Amino acid sequence: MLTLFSNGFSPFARKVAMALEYKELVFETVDALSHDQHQRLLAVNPRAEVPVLLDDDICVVNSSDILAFLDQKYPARPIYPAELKARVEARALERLADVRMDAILLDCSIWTWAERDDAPLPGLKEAGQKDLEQLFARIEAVLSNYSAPLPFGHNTIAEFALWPHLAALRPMGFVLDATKYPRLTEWLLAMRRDPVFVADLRRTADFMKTIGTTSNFERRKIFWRGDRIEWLLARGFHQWFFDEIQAGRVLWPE
Ligand SMILES: N[C@@H](CCC(=O)N[C@@H](CS)C(=O)NCC(=O)O)C(=O)O
Repeated sequence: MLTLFSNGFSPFARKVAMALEYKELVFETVDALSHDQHQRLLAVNPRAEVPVLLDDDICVVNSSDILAFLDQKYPARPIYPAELKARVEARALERLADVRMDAILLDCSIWTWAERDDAPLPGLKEAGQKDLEQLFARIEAVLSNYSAPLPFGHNTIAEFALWPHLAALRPMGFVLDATKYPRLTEWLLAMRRDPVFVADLRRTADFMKTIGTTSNFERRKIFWRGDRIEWLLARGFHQWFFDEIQAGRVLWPE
């Protein structure tokens, strides 16, 4: 029996749900960031973060560990490339999505979902676009060594990790210039056509409609952790962040 502690808004939980679906595994979902499930989440992850996967008596925390576990326990429809160099490069792309892209997009998205009465931080989005360009260029360079449109020939950890972020670019007002990054654009278009990714987009859109009405996760205080703080501080937004701490609007992992 597989249970995914999830949240409709979390790119990491979406990444795991898509991998489970791609592998055609049956699983049940717990909306674990809703206030009424908090104690249940703490029991499986003291940091109170999603995603967490329970597979009978095995509990796996952290999206990349969950994907690695899934490929070991359920090797049919693999999500790691077979060849060693490609495995390393797919893992590097997954890490780039999880660590760098997530930090930029989450920090810039705050004003779209949190309960706030201030305007978006001046200069934040511009800093985001500038740093995203570097990431796009890095991905484009990796893709030039592989054939199109799916570099590894099938969906992998790289697609599942990147998709929630790449799909958010346009709605958030960021630009992915197809003339500068043709291979990345083509890759994204291939993901857009895939039923697993289409289903994710539909689920996410449905969840977004519940924000502020039926969904019940913390929106006044923001949960902060490493990479997301690092990006803010590295781009000079430290004063805003310290003001947030002083105003009591910050939640920390335990
Ligand atoms: N490194 C973790 C990151 C997970 C993470 O950041 N989860 C966020 C949601 S995207 C979370 O659960 N935050 C707790 C909260 O918002 O209350 C992973 O890859 O699973």
